[in-house]
Formats: sequence, C-alpha cells, structure tokens
Amino acid sequence: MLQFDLITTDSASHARRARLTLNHGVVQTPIFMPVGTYGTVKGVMPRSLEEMGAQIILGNTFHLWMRPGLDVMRSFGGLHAFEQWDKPILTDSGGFQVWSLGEMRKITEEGVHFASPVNGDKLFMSPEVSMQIQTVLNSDIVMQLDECTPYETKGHITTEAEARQSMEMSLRWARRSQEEFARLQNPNALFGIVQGGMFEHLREESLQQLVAMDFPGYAIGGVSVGEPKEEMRRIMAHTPHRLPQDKPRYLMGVGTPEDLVEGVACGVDMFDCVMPTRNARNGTVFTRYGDLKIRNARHRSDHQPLDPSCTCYTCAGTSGVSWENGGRGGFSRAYLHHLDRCGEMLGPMLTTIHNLHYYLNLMQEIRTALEQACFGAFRTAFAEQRARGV
Ligand code: PRF
Ligand code: ZN
Repeated sequence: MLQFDLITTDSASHARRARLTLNHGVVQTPIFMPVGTYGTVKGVMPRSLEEMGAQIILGNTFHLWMRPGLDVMRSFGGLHAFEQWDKPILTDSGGFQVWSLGEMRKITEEGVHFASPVNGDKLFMSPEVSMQIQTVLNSDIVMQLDECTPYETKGHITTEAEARQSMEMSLRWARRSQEEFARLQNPNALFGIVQGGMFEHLREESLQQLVAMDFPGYAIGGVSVGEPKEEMRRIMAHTPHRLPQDKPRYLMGVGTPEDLVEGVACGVDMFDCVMPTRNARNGTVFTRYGDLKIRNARHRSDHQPLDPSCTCYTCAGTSGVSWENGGRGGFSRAYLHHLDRCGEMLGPMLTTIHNLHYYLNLMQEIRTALEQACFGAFRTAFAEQRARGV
C-alpha cells in the first residue's frame, strides 16, 4: 500500500511538497531518512528519533539477513516489533551492500554469490531472495535488487558499454523483483531503481523501462559512488524530474546538506545518507553556519552550544529554546570536546542527536518554504549562510 498526494509544486524549480501514506503511517515530503542498517540508528533510542521528528528510517536486507537472521526476524513478525519502531521503515535490497564486498563476491545474471562476512558461509542473493527477506522484514518500502554501477574500478572509469550492461541487468532484476514481490503477496510498496552510470541517455532508457513497469515509486541509484561532485550534480539535474510527477522519487545515499537542498530543487522527495550519523561519531557536526570539528583545540573551553540557533536536546537542553533566543543552553562545545578526548560514549550520542536534528530540521524548513512559496529565497539564503562559516 502506498499513496502519494502532491500538496504544492514550486514554480521556479522541480521542487514539490507532498504527503506519502504507507502501511505504518504518513510521511511528509521532502524527507530525510536516518540510516539504521542493523536495526538501529547507531547510538539513538527510537524515542529520541521520534522526538527529533524522524518519520521513516532505513534498514538493510543484507545486514539483517546475516544477523540476526530470518528465523529471528520471522518470529518477531518483522523489523518493526524487533527494533521497537512503529513508524514506516524502508529497506534497501542488499544490492549496494553486496557490491561493497569487493573481491568477496561474484555477480552473475542469476544473482550474487558471496562468502558471508560474518562466518564465511557461501551465500546467494538474487532478486527473489531479496524480496523474500524484505517480505519477512515487512518494511513499508521495499527496494528492488539492483547492481549499483561503479564510477571506477581500480582506476578504470566505467565505460558506456559496461554501464549499459549493468543497467540492463538491473532492469531484468527489476522485473524479477516485481514478479516475486507479487507472488509473495507482499502488502507493502516496491520501488524500482534507475541506473545508467554517468550516461544521461542510459539513465533515460532505464527510467522509461521502469516507468513502463509501473512501480509505485522510483529511486535514483548509482550516484555518490566516488564520482566528482559536478558529475553527481549533472545526473541529479537530469533524472529525477523525468520520473512520473505523481510518484515518489528517492535519491539513494545522498548527501551533504547542500546536496539535499539542490536535490529537492531537482525534484527529489526522499533522501538517506550515513553522513549525519557517521560524521557525528567522527566528531564533525553540521551547523547553519557551516561544519565544525569538535576535536579542534579551540573548543577546549568554549561555553557555547554547537549551534547557537539549534533547538536540539544537545544544544538547547530539554527546554527546546535555542541559545540565541535566550534559552539556558544545553551541552557546551567544551564538554563535547572533553567527551571526545576521553572517548566517552555520550559524546557520539550527543553529536548524533544534533546532526540528525540538523538534517531533519533542514527538511522541515524546506517543506515550510515550499508551503509558503518561498523555496527560491530559502535556497539562496541557505547557501550564503552555510558558506559564511562558523
Ligand atoms: N542501489 C542500492 N542502494 C544504494 C545505492 C544504489 O545504487 C546507492 C548509491 N548511492 C546507495 N544505496 N540498492
Ligand atoms: Zn543542536
């Protein structure tokens, strides 16, 4: 089940504001989806995610198949009950993760043969297997199994012929995914994934074939895979707006705050990325005025919060009133610097809360700007403020 209702469209760009209804609830788009690969958004309790306004989170077919395994997932009736998250979940198919195994795998037309990174067992992932696992997980949005075409392999940039072969196999896997999904009578929604590497005509072919198959939603895969930024932006400007107006569009694994704002302008509705959570664990935080490294010695005795304009628990405490609006403040940069120096667990927990809040709040600001018909002005002001620096 999936329903997608457009609320407003921007007159000067491809941006849209919409409402996506799924089996476990409603999602307001454009949206950022926190990544919870192993059935947990690392370091964050589900109640904190809800408090931060997360509406949908990711899970991963490949990882959950490895651990805890399908028998355990089946005994819980799916991922929602297991991880104690009752709002929508999207699961990636495992294609991208199997691809990331590098030398450990062999891709054939039938599927992917590989050795389990956990215990070395010989395993096989196919479009059918991916659909069977995602059916047990009972995720609201299921992704087709695809092959994420690399930008380069060992210094060799993927040729047009290679990108075509890969894209065409993803199309055949899309058809097999769709057939198996139907056979399993999965009650959720299956998305097709556009591939085609850095070649616009291949992207065009891929999307037209997928659109002919009539998926309830579409993703753009194979971007942010090591290509130069200009290449990524070129594909971002090419593909999303060519997909059906009345279906959700998901740009996989993207990106920086700037990428999200530009992605929305290109017509993207949904994003996911490890950046806010992973960077938080490395001590890099996002702020309205640019990025900040908490490890830097200049924060040693700084009493300010990470971002004086932020209303997250880390920056504003429980009041939710930002420091610059007269709030008493939350945790100081000095304290977060100290936690990082000492390797304390609370450090990454607090920086993760802040970064996710930043991403989720950015999307909220985008939705509000679209509703108030001032997305263009928002886009300009955002870029200027971020470039100015902390
Ligand atoms: N395919 C799948 N998952 C993905 C990608 C893809 O191409 C990407 C590329 N950025 C991230 N996650 N299935
Ligand atoms: Zn904050």
